Amino acid sequence: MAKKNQEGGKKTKVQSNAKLNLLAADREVAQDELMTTNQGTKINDDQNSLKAGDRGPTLMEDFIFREKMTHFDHERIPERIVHARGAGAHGVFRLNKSLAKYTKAMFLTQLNVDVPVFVRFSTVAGSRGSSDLARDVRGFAVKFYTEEGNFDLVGNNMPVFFIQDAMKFPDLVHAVKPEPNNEIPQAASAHDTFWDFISLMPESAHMIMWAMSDRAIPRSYRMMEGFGVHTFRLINKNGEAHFVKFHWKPRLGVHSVAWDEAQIISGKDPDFHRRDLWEAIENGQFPEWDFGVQIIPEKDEFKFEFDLLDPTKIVPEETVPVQLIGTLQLNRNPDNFFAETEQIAFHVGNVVPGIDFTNDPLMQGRLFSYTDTQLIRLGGPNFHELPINRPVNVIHNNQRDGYGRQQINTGRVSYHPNSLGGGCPFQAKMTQGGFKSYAERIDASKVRERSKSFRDHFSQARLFFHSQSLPEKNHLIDALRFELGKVKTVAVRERMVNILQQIDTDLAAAVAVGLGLTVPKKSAGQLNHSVPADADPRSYESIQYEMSLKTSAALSMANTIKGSISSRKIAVLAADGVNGNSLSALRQAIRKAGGSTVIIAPHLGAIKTDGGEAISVDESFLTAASVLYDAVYVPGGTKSVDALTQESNAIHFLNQAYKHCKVIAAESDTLPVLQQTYFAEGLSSGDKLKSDEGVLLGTNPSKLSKLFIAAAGQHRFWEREIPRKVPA
Ligand code: HDD
Repeated sequence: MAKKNQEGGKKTKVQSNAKLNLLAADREVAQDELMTTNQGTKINDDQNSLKAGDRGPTLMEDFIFREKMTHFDHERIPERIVHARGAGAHGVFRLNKSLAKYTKAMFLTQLNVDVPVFVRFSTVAGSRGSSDLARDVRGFAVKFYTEEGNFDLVGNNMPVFFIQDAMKFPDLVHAVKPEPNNEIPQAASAHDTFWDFISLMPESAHMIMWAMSDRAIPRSYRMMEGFGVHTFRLINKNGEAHFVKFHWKPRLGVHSVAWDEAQIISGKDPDFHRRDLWEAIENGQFPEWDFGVQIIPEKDEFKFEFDLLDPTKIVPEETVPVQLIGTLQLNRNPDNFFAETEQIAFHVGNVVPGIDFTNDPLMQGRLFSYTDTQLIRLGGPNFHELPINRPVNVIHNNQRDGYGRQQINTGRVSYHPNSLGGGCPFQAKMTQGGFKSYAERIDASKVRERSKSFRDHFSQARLFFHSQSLPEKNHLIDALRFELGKVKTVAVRERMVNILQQIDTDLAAAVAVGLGLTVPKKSAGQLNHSVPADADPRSYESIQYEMSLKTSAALSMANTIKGSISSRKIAVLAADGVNGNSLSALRQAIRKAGGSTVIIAPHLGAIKTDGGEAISVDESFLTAASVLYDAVYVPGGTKSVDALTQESNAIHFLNQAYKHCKVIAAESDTLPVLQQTYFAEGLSSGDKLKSDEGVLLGTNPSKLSKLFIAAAGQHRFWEREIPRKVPA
């Protein structure tokens, strides 16, 4: 079906409206309908159970009550063992550069086709009801509903993983989950069992650098990168293979909050990321990512200083550039969280012709685990029939029956080969799009071994640490001090310092100081600590490389996209008597720049400007908190300034925004308010704030609002923390 693309005027092939509007047939929209039981009997009274007399016992025969209660009693399904807490949205993927040279997958070769997708973001360790702002890896799972079947890219916001072999996954997850005796702590890695395991797993060193960096506390799902992590294969029409790494690059840049802020948000709004995604889509500010690939010819497999099959390694972007080939846009919120976000079932093994696996031992194990987990979580083998999991192309095979079967297969033939059914369904030849696995040659002995090429655990951890800006390094050190500070077993802390020492001596020393430990001398390639008696010593001796690449700009968020306040939330602190002219000019300027303003005042309802205009208040100082906003503006107005000076929560708001390195702008007549803060204490009129370019004081409101918008586009002024004078 062809449709005119209204923006570009180009012809855009759309898979079909019904397909783009996934689930359309399954959506129930109640419109003047009468209430019925699940059997279709109309219900006359949904308020009272059937009783023997109005004060008598409830009767067993009340089938309406029993049906309602039974359904309710069975409403919960097991939450995901990992990634239980998440939020999702519908959208489209559109290719703008064909990869036909490398793959036959239609969705990677056909330009300007809108492929429907559903994306689910998640944290890993916490339960379904835990906070969005836990320090954790974020899941970034994308289901592409392509014409050739579903392709799931089940990735994370970090490009590497903790372990190299799926055999260790249950151990990793047991270690990070709440400790089993008392189920403490929830959604946190800062406890003994996690670090005990990590301190005995040198292969996790690189991932630990990522997990302790600010990547683990994103500002928004919309501001995260995504990675397929493993090396996959692309297969073209001639059957030739290339290795590939998949990337998602957010158009809004990669941004994070401060750790102190994350912890406060967890209390003030544990749904912060979920709400942010929902609101952005409702407001029409559709989140977008570029889709990128790093392509490596098969002949180059052994050209790198690391093994392409090792999931604890990246392929640096300086070594193999990321080619941007398409865009992902999320543009529709789910209608029903359970039916869509909860019941979606991803699987690394959902691939289409043109994409294939590699022998990465983590990936190989995942190929088993995902179907297995859906069987228990979704209660049987027919979870692919749930509307959110159905492919958009029609499926035919001889699978039958099982719990919750939806499809009504007709006829008596459910086997192949058959003659009674005319041979249907037929096997698809390759020319008809049949999937044929890449015929990788394997000639090997059956062994429980890990390749020696997987034994360099520290060089990329070092590359990551050395690529960070100074504030990022400080945050990483603070995170390690925090996490290990919560570990009660001193031997575990000591082992971790030993691991860190293999990465970077200054890093180890800085963490050790915070833990009151001394750093032992480094011995090349050998960890200084004792290992479990039954351990395989090969896991503890690392082949130490010095990567030829010393730093990689792509690894630091300091180099991300900045300059826009699009979809950012700006807090405006005001009270009765606020300067109406400057407030309305500010709001207009922020709206024009794509941001939104939230008026925060001593009380809800409305405030009156100095000109008498009523302005409705969005939040009071009690319902709002500085951590929920990106930047703060204080407009002038004598009476408003007087009121804010008396409002200790307003002063706290500004102090906290300063501590979290946010942009603060205040009109010059608000000086009495600023004088109450710790960062502008003692300031007198005419003084310039000696702080940084993120704190602005101005006499000319229109000039000030311009400077404010430009500064807020920088996101944060992390350098503010460097003198380490910002109180904890
Ligand atoms: Fe996994 C869920 C990502 C390793 C086993 N995983 C899950 C989700 C994401 C990832 C994003 C949530 C999907 C959703 O939103 O429903 N997992 C990863 C990445 C890994 C990884 C990027 C390493 C590169 N996972 C991994 C291993 C195993 C699993 C090694 C087991 C061998 N993962 C699971 C699982 C989950 C899961 C237990 C839980 C719920 C689900 O699958 O559907 O099967």
